[in-house]
Amino acid sequence: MTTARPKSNQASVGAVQCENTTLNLLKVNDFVAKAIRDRLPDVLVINVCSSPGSGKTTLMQETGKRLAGRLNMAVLVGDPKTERDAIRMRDVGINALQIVTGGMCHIEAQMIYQALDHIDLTGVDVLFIENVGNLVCPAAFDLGEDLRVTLLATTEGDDKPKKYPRMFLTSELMVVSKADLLPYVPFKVENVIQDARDVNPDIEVLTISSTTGEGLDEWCNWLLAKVEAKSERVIPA
Ligand SMILES: Nc1nc2c(ncn2[C@@H]2O[C@H](COP(=O)(O)OP(=O)(O)OP(=O)(O)O)[C@@H](O)[C@H]2O)c(=O)[nH]1
Ligand SMILES: [Mg+2]
Repeated sequence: MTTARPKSNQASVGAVQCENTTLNLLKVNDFVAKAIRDRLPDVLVINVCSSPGSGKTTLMQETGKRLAGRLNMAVLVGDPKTERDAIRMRDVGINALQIVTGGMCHIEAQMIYQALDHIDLTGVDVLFIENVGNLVCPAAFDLGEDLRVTLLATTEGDDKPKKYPRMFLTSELMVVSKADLLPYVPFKVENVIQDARDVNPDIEVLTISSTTGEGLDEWCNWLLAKVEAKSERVIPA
């Protein structure tokens, strides 16, 4: 009698030899991510990552308020449970759809691909994906985004880029958030920038506070420039 092996760990035989590693999961994810890019040629897609509570939803809310009438944005937001973040964003007029991951610690490309059937992106300039709060697992999953933005709050400690390097290596922009709390926490912005650039020399950096508004003009200008670059049009002031 043969013992059944899990199919996920089964070596292939025949002409097409697949690698027998868990990386196959990520290869499938990459395949779906490409399908998302093919499906959204005219929409700038930004994958927003961070630890839990670094201020992703608050930044989405502030962005929606500041750029209302100039930029048409939509948000897909992932959380293990509840619709709370989507409700918060809809409360300020943002077209938002919640993806409930059912406990999973990250969003996978197939979740985004399915969600696209349930959100109207007609006329949308930028689609944000608010990832599950986690600096580890989401780093490995391409969601078909054009750009990855990682928030790092001043309350988290300035040692994170070197402890969680893959997230910073794969991000185009690091947003140091909750700058209003800098007087109260042991966090050196220059240290975190140095460590992030040791990991990823090309990473851009912005420092913001959604509470005081510090840095939000710079954030909005960064965003508008990226939308203009993708759409090849100028957004009126
Ligand atoms: N002091 C301060 N608090 C902030 C700032 N931005 C957000 N917060 C607060 O931080 C907490 C978490 O903010 P959220 O926007 O929910 O963070 P999040 O990253 O979306 O959280 P998850 O989706 O659970 O990962 C809330 O109590 C916010 O009011 C900020 O710039 N300064
Ligand atoms: Mg959130």
